[in-house]
Amino acid sequence: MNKYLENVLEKTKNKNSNEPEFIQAVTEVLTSIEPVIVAHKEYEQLALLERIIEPERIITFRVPWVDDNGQVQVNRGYRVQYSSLIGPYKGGLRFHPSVNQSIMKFLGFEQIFKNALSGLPIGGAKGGCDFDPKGKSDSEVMRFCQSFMTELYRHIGADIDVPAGDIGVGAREIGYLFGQYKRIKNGYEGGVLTGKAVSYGGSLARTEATGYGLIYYMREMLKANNNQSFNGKKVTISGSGNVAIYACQKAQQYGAKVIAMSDSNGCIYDKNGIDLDLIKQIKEVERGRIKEYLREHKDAEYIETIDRNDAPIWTIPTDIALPCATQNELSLTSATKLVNHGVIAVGEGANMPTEAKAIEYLQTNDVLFAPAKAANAGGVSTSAIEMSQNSMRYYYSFEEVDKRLEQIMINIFKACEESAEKYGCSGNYAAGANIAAFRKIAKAMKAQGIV
Ligand code: NDP
Ligand code: 2IT
Repeated sequence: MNKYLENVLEKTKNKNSNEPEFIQAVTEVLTSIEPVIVAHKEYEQLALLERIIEPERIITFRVPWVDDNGQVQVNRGYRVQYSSLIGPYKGGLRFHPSVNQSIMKFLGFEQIFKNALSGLPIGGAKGGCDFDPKGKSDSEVMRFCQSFMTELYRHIGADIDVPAGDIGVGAREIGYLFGQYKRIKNGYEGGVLTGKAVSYGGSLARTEATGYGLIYYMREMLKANNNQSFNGKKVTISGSGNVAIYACQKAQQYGAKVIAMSDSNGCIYDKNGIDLDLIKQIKEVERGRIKEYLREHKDAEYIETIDRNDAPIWTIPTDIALPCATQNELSLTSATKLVNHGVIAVGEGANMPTEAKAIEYLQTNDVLFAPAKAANAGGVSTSAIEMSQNSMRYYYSFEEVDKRLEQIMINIFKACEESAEKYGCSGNYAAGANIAAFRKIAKAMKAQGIV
């Protein structure tokens, strides 16, 4: 490996030794941009990599709230304002008990590259809290969101930092967060948050965008490789949240047979094809567990997750696997099983869902691999379209937004494909995505001086 890259990687590991997910994300990028670093000797003197890796600002804060029993609870909130190079800090908020600084930083770091790939003027950020929305009443979630925003509001703004949803943060949470922001600021600033409901300034198609975008990207990748398509293919999709549901919807529209979905407890396997209306009823309306699918489909199978390193959904034979739940949910063990069963493509709807060794294994076994930074960029891209509608005080139709989203995903796939080819790793879209994004970021950094 190039000496400069090696030194930076070593320093990053030493400085952040207690942040494994962050180190994983940085390592993945650094090991794939070597040809660009070699071609630009000046980057070392400019400490370009060191500056990209160090967040501009990390904010952590106390979030006290009162539960339904009158008990005071305290959580830890975060906002990592990673890079404002290309636009206002931009990225989602995650509410999940596993949230910690390592996870916030890995997500924020990847967001810089993803947002650069989108071609839109947005910087990189991530935030969230170790709050667990599961089993909480609506009023508990509201009080929590109000407390979270009572601190966060001073750090965000339509031209400063624009949060959105992620795991555990959907339309309900964005609504409570927006209401509190508006109350504190005494003014309607629509562009301060995205993922708003359409009734008060949200964008049509934002709900569908990440899942649809993933399928548009996969469609392009399949087409570019022996003119393949979704039609008639078996698809398995982990998770059953926002990304998974709309990936399923679009894949079904393209004639695929989605045979399995999951949640953190287990997966359902329905040979006849997933009944997506029922999944939506269970997950979006009842906020229930996926196991309840069996109440209407007695012939479907439920397999409980016992070992996360060998998640049952990846043991089911499939043509296309779409991890759409969480980080490191597709292990080397799982990748081996997918390959043994003849998988042709894996597409990351979630952020960093595939372990590093699993990616390598898939690629060396000629499985087409669509990396998260590129494949799930449709969500944040549509957030940027929401921001521009808010600035114009205007609404595009669903078809207009969907058309823009589709074109963005086509452009992102082309950028990954061309960069991979140009830098000698043809067909490696993960490397292509990192290179294309890095080149854009590096150019902007050079132009803006030492900041
Ligand atoms: P949701 O909260 O809507 O859904 C998350 C889903 O993943 C749920 O089904 C959840 O199951 C499952 N899940 C979460 N943690 C685990 C785990 N440890 N093991 C197994 N399953 C798990 O989130 P989203 O759909 O919005 O996000 C999913 C992924 O996509 C995340 O990685 C997110 O960062 C990424 N992403 C999201 C975007 C968006 O626009 N929303 C954009 C780009 C990426 P359970 O209910 O049991 O917890
Ligand atoms: O990971 C992601 O790209 C998101 N959660 C969406 C971020 C956004 O600002 O829409």
